[in-house]
Amino acid sequence: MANETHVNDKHPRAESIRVREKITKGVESKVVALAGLIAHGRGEAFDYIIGEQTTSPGMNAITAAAANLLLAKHPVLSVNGNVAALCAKEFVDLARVSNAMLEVNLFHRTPEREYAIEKVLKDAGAEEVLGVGKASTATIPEIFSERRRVDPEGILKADVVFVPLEDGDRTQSLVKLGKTVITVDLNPMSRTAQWAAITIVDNIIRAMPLLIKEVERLKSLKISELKKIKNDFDNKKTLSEVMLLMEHRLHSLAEKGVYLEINNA
Ligand code: PTJ
Repeated sequence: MANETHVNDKHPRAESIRVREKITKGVESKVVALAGLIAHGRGEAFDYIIGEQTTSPGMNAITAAAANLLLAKHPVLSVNGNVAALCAKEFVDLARVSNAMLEVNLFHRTPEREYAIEKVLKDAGAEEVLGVGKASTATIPEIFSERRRVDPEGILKADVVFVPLEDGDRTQSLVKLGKTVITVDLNPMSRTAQWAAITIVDNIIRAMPLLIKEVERLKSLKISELKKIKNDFDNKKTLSEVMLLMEHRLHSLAEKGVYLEINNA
């Protein structure tokens, strides 16, 4: 597997191609499932629509997520293949600043992938990684994929679970079990986005550094202030705001009839 990138810095979409390379290399090293390629492409399409930048409703959700993580008694960050390939270091940092545990939880579960993802996290500085191998002895009801297997020390007893780039079934089941689910999903219409208590509609690559900073910033607040942020957040309203923002943006682009200023380039 080549480590070098073939992307020329002058390419207008160099950053986007570099991110794609992380995902395709992740497939080669078994970290990313084949379906992860499709998930990434779908995310890219929605990212175009929000203008490839963090929006104001996205930032509000990040603040609410940070407050919920700080208020949690037993927060767990769930890591899948795409997450490990794109932002392992940021997950390790978020776990540290929010006192959360890291758990590998896969839709397309194979022992090979579990250990490959554990290695990526450990290489990024993680001391403990739950959910790997025989550790996943507990079962979440109503999930009909390998995602139902969880670590009794992690997701099973968590009160707040951070599950970005997630499929809908598990989010729904975790919510039904009474857990506060926080997600990152560029598609505000996905079942996960709709079911979660807090949906950050943003690219996980932009959202993670902001979330880490927000946890650090909110740490100095009183519990009552954190609870106010938590209680004031309305996920349905925030998702509506994002969808309206998408509509307005498409509308104004359609009026101009262009996305890129090609003639002025
Ligand atoms: O590693 P595994 O086996 O656990 O499998 C992981 C995937 C991602 C393949 C699995 O969870 C899956 O199939 O997920 P879905 O149902 O495709 O949902 C992924 C969601 O994440 C979609 O709504 C995408 O729009 C969104 N998404 C993809 N890339 C990003 C993203 N959202 C934010 N940032 C991204 N970079």
